[in-house]
Amino acid sequence: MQITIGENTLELLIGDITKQATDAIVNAANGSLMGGGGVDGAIHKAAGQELLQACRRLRKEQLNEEPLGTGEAVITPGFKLPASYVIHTVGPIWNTHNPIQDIQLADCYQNSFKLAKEYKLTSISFPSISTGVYRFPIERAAKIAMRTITNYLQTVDFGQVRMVLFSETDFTVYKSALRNIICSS
Ligand code: AR6
Repeated sequence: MQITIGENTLELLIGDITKQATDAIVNAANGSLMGGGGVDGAIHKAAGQELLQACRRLRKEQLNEEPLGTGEAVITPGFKLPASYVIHTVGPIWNTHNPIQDIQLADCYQNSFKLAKEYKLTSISFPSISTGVYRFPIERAAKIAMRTITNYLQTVDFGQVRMVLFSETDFTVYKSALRNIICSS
């Protein structure tokens, strides 16, 4: 599914984010930036050891060895990936006692765009942040992701955005969230 928003395109597809040749791909990382399972593990594996070294340097030089905060984003080269850059962001861990988790999830998308713009990138691929190990309900996450991305593309000339879903079920959820937004606007 592909739609046009102003000068921008938003595409939803089923696929592997490590194969996307967009300027940047976004990693659903954890605060340590030291890799993990899920999409994070797949990205580190495909990018090679240099990515881990770059993340270590970044922790030291930009974060003063502190973990990256939830909703924040940082950027590294893509090394062996087809994408030139990896934008690492930390989604919220689903917790009904956290009143700001929706905002934190929206921040992941917004701060990724902010970095991409700063680096003058014109194409980006996102995974479904927080809906795996972090257990954020996918219907809710999809609404937030699609709302945040479409709002951004309505106000900024960015270029091409791909939402890369890892299963047909996830794809259907995101497609329906996007359709609802289009129908209600
Ligand atoms: N391409 C696209 N999507 C993928 C891929 C892939 N290659 N692999 C998995 N997904 P998760 P989170 C989907 O758990 O919930 C890590 O250990 C997956 O099906 O990767 O934000 C980190 O280090 C799901 O829909 O990320 C953190 O500790 C989505 O990516 C923690 O998991 C996100 O699932 C982050 O958890």
